[in-house]
Amino acid sequence: MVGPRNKWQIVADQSESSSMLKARSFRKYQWLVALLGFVLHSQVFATVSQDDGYRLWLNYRFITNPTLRLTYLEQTSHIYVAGNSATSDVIRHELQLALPTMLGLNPVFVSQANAATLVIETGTSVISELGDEGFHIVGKAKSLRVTANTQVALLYGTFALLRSMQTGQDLANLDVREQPKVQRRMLNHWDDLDRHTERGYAGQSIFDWHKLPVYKEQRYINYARANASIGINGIVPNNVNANALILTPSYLLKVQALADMFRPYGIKVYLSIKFSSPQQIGGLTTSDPADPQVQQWWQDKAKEIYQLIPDFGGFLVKANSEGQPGPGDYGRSHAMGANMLAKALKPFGGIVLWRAFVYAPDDEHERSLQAYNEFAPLDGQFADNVTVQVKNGPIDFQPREPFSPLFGAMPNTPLAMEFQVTQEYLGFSTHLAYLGTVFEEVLDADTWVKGQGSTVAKVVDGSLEGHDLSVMAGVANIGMDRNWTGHIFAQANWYALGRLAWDHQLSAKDIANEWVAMTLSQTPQVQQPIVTMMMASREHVVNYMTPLGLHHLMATGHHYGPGPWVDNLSRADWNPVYYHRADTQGIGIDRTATGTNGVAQYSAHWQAIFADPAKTPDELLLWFHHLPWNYPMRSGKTLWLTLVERYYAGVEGVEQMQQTWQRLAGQINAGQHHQVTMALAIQLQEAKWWRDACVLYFQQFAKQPIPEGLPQPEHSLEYYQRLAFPYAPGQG
Ligand code: BDP
Repeated sequence: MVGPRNKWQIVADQSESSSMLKARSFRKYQWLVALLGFVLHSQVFATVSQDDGYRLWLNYRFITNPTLRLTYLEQTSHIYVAGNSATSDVIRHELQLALPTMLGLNPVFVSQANAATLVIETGTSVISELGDEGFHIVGKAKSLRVTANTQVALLYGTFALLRSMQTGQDLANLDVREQPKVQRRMLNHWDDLDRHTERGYAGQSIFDWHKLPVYKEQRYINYARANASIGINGIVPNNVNANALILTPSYLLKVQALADMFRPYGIKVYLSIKFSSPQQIGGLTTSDPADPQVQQWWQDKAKEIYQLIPDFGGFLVKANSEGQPGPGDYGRSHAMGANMLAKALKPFGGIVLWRAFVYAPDDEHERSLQAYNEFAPLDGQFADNVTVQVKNGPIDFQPREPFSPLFGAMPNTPLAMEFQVTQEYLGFSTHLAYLGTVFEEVLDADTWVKGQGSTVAKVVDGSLEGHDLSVMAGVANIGMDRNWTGHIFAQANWYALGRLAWDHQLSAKDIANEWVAMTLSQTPQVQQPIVTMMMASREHVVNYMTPLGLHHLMATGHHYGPGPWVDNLSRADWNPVYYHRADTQGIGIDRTATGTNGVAQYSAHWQAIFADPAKTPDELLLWFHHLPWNYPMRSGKTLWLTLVERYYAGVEGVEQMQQTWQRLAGQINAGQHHQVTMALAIQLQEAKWWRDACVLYFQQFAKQPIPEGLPQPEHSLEYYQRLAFPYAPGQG
């Protein structure tokens, strides 16, 4: 057999006899090691200077601190990786890739644990507290040991070890046990079968369905490596607005090829399905979940899938939402539809991820109420292999929303978290917006449904109600762009999603620190301003787009740029005017008892706060209240003035980011630096566009001036209203 495993085997065999000798003489030749390191560093640096972002946070920069490097060198000079599986090959391969570039010397792979300094092996007996995915790392002055119960967990441990080196941790005194808090940590791709990506801003889809199953791009492997390095263990490669073709035999072979490539990395494949598949590809006359033939069709389909992909994850379903078919077409509930699919998957261990993102065209209720209204009454009716997947907020991935009131409202149903990593509403792939802070804000939000401390994170990880099934998913921001995500900093959002799904107790700031150290710079003086910039970045976007709880002001269809004036769409709740309700009296939507009564969907604790403008946090003020333009804010300033100031502060924030970034020129790889510089220039232009268009628009109603001293808008409101972008990317 030709393959990497043989190659490593050869390395180990050749080196075996002299390995102990080498270990002994290692210290003696430290100076040589350091010199070699320097030479290699220069070579590596020559390559790194071309850094275009392709290697993500796995670029394994040379470790410049000589003390750390020498310690790591000693600890990893002789490596034993137990096992003979595809995953143990992956572990060896990753170490082979990482260590020479980071440390300047090739490690020696040995075939016996007692000849190694770094030992990676499954324990002789099961270490129960580590489960299937947890690992234990012990570091001493001259040795390292990674233990776990499974090979995939060893891979996670290996990546954790490499991350510790990339972030310059002291490994000589280490005893770390980690286990993921959420069981299924997923990416949902909204990729179509023709490589278009809905809400994708990083080029074509990475899934080349036309060439699969035969043509297996290296990119798939690098994608799997990146995901495994942050603990992502499930992917849905196709759009929730699904194409029924995905379940036809020829496409299932393509899915099988992906699943086979991803399996060694611990990644399971799931599929988005079209509820009307029995009719569209099965030749049936109905897709009614109560019809025995329909039920049989799904059971047969599940069997067919599992014959090809024994560890297939399950189905993700968007039903009766935005024109998608579903059980409602036959007068059946979401629970009936979900349970029919769950029954088909159950014998094979698969699950159903049933999305709660529904709002019906004929529902009279205000849009933010609808997911709750539809799903909360179904609590307790779902099969045990169903999870209801809920978007983080009650509407739709806006720059800021309160947490969805469904979290906490369905105690008998496992609820999956759906975040949007792709920046549909936060500036596509040209705006720097670190979403770690968004994820953290939502996960840390306290629902108060079972008293203080009933956080959204505890609902999602299942601990609040004792559910085993737990899921955190992010709508992917990945495409064929050389840097994967269209913006170097958008990589951090992919990274943060994985890290927080693994451990929601990590702070967004620590994650940003890690990512910067691994991706951009090892120097604390460089890291610090970048992290500060990242931590503030999302708030800038909120400020120049939708401050003070405003939402859904984006232009029609593509959602690119401002469109607060849009009032001509067929459904009332597609129009921005429906959400901001600005008139000469004031601005904001009244979601208290005198209005749509959205507050009633929250626990008593939050009702008392959200029902009262004086208690509602400024950040959510206009989400819950319609207030007069001269409403006095806590600061003593009027609402109008505060709104204007926020819009201007957003633009100033981008200017500050630009200045910070400029100061770092020469201290960050030129390739990376240049990309971000260009993106920041676009962001600044667009932030001003957002600010000026929105302030001019709202000014018509407020009838108050933009305070003196602030730059006046460059163009008239009519100018902004006339702008059209028929080819803006990512449209649905
Ligand atoms: C909206 C997107 C649309 C998606 C939908 C969904 O604009 O493209 O299909 O969410 O989540 O935000 O299903």
